[in-house]
This record gives sequence, C-alpha cells and structure tokens, in this order.
Amino acid sequence: MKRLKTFPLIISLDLIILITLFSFAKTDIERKNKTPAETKPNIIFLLTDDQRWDALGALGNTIIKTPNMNKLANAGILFQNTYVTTSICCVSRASLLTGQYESRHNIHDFSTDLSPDALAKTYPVLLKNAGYNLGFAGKFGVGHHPPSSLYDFWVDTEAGGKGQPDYVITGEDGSKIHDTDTLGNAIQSFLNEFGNDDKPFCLSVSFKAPHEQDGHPPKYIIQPKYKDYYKDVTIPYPVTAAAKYWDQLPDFFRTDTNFGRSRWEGLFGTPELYQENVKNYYRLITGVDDVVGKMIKKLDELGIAKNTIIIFMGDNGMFLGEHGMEGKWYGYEESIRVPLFIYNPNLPEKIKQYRAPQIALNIDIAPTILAMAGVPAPKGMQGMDLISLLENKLPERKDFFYQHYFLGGPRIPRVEGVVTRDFKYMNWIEQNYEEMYDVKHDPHETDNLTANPKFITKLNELRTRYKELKKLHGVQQAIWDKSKTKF
Ligand SMILES: [Ca+2]
Repeated sequence: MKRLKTFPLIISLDLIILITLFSFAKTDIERKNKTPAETKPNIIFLLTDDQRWDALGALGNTIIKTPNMNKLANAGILFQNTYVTTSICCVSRASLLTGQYESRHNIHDFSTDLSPDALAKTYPVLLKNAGYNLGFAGKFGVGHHPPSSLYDFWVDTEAGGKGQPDYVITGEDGSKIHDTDTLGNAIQSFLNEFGNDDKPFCLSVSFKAPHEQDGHPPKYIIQPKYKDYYKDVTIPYPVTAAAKYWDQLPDFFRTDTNFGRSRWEGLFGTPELYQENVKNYYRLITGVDDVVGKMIKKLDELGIAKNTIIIFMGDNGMFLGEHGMEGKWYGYEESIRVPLFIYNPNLPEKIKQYRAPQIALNIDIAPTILAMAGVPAPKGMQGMDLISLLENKLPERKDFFYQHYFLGGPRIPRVEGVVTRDFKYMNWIEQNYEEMYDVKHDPHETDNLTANPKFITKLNELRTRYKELKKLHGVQQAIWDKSKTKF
C-alpha cells in the first residue's frame, strides 16, 4: 500500500522535473539554434536626469566614483561628443522617444502629451509591435498622462505625470525610500519577471538623480549611505566660475530673475554651498552607479548578459558654477553635452569598444535602438543609427541645430544656434545677440569672437548655416509664445 501510495507521487514529481527541464531546454535550444542576427537582443536604456557629460569617471572625471558605469563604458562604445538638441527634460525626453527635433515632435512644455500617432512611432511601442516585452520605471517626463497601459511593467515615480518625482517617498507601511533605491528594486523585479521569458525585453529606466529637488532654495537629497563620500576632497572651481565670466555676459541675461543665476545663488552662492552641493550631485550619481552594478550582477545570474544591450545617457547637462550659473537650457557645453555609452557585446570587434569622436545626439537614440533590434525606423525620425555611422555606412554629421524656447526671458532667455566640432554659434533670439566660440581651442567658451575681425569669415559661414537649419528645425514664435504659460 505504501508503495502504491508513493508511486504516483514519485511519477508526478519526475514528470514535473522532466517537464520543467524540457521547457527550460526548449527555450534554451530555441535561442541557441538561432544565429545572433535572428535572436532579438534585450535592450536596457538607462537615463539619468541632468547628468553632465563629464560627471563620469570613464570620461575623465578623477573625483567622481562610477566604477560600474566605467566598466560598461570601457567595454562598450563610449561617445566623446554627445549633445542634446534642446537642454530641458520634457523636450529632450520627447526627442529620445521619437528620434525627432522639437519642431517635429511638438513637445514644447511639461504638460503636453505625445499624440497617439506620435506615441505609436516611439521606439518602445515599435519594439512592442515587434514582439518585445516592455518595461518602464521612473520619471517618464513627457506630458501629464504617461502611456502606462502600453507597457507590460510600469513603475511610476512621478505620481502619474506630476512632472518631477520627490526624492523620498513614504510607503504605505511608513518606511521611506529614495527614488534611486525604488528604481534599483524595480530593475530587479522586472528582470525576475521578464529576464528569461521567451520574448526579448526592452526596459527603459529614468532616474531622478542627479536632478535637484525643486524648491526655494532647491536641494540635492542624497541617500544617507553616501553622505561620507567625497568628504575629504576639495572640488576645484571650474575656470569660468570666476566673477568676470558672469560679468561679461550681456545685460539682458545678467539678472537675478535668470533661472541659471537664481539657482546658482541658492546652491553655489558660497564656497561651502558649492562644495556640499557638487558633492551631493556626485553622491547621487554614485548611487545610480551602484544600481547599475547590481543590475549587471543580475543579468549575469540570469545568464542573459551576452544578449542584453545596455545604453546609458543623461537627458541634458548641468552648469556646476560655470559662467556663474546652476542649471541647463543655454547653449554652453556644460548644458548641452551629456554622457553616452552603448554596451553591446554582439557588435563587430572593430567598433565594440570604440572611443567615438563623432557628434552623437539625443535624436539618434531611437533609430539606434531600433536598428540594433532589427526593426525599421519610421521615416519621420530625424536622428541616425549610430552603429551604422561607426561602421561608415552613414556619413558623419558636420553640425547640428540647437534650440531652447521654454519660458523665455528674463527667466530663461531663448536661444538657437549651430554646433560644430570646432566652432559654436548661438543667437539669443529675443534680443538678436550673437555669440561665437572656438570650442576646439577655447573649450570653456571664455572669448566671444563675434567682434573679432579675424573670424569674420567663420562668423558669416555659421550665420548662413544657422539660417538654413532654422528653416528646417526652428519653432515659430506663435508656438513658443503659447508655451510660456504651460508648465
Ligand atoms: Ca533633465
């Protein structure tokens, strides 16, 4: 009787084990029998908020600790000259999703949603249509009605389109959790649920770090475990923090109403504030770096690291005291340059670990992701597939159009311009005030060359190019006037 009783149990356990083994083996065989070109890669797109290009060890910063990001950056393609076409969260994020300039995606403020048509042509939705599981965690940052229903996994830290998440949220049980920890947990949950599914996945994560918490004054709210990081270091002042560089800016710009100046006052206005707040900005990035480390570990544990592409980028840059400012928006390097690396172990050896000097833009991300997934990019995308660029299948861009219209002067004077690898031309469009810098020899943009007769040919050349690009990508005054009131 005992035997009879236990026999079916043994059989059923064996069966369960066999079925389990078979199903694992089936997935494994299905994937292994395919060539890399047939297997869709998993894609993880990590976006930090306001991380400037050089706030990364791999890009030459000797103070900040970003060991995990460095590891990926050094094993992947590390772009040396990555810019955003508009340096503000909502517009840049819409460009990342759509691969389009502001004038085409029409997101000029924080409250406008992408239309259903525009949404259908964003990289996540196109990947979903191609059979991907879709995940999102963090600050979506475009409009007040983020498209959570299109996703298989959604963790929203901005309370459904509020605009900016709070760094610290109190859970139902009264415990407090930092945004970076929330997103670290979300990544682990997503990978547990979708990491080894039959379908590939695309996970986009948008950290709040290292954006300041808005308020009067704004603050950087760090995870307490990082409070002693950098405490024995003195952060050197940047070259253009000297008062003369703020003083040489035009009168219309040099007001206390200018957001860049008023935030500087509250965050960097004294040497003590400067030390503490730059360190806090670095501490927030180190917090993200730890999340990246845990994510890499998880991908290894799940055995999917070799088929998972990791893209890391900042949504716009940040002045840390340069030209007497804190913030972004304007056309100077610290504001418009961001970090970017693409870790893709399946790329050809020749470009896999390339230090790419070419100009890369936020509008390139969507077409690049789609190309790596073997999904055709819609015609309306204006960016380029960066992998094809590095493989010399596409010509390198010589310049790009920069534009920033939100709010306008005196709070955020409007600016447009042309950026090349060597020179930069900016026009403050409300005043028609021009600036031109030889960024190759004057990387801190200290010497405005517009009145220098030696550079008149270059100035005229860039003025002509500016007019051409403005026709293609400029936004009409009637449109930006409307955005004035819409936060
Ligand atoms: Ca931002």
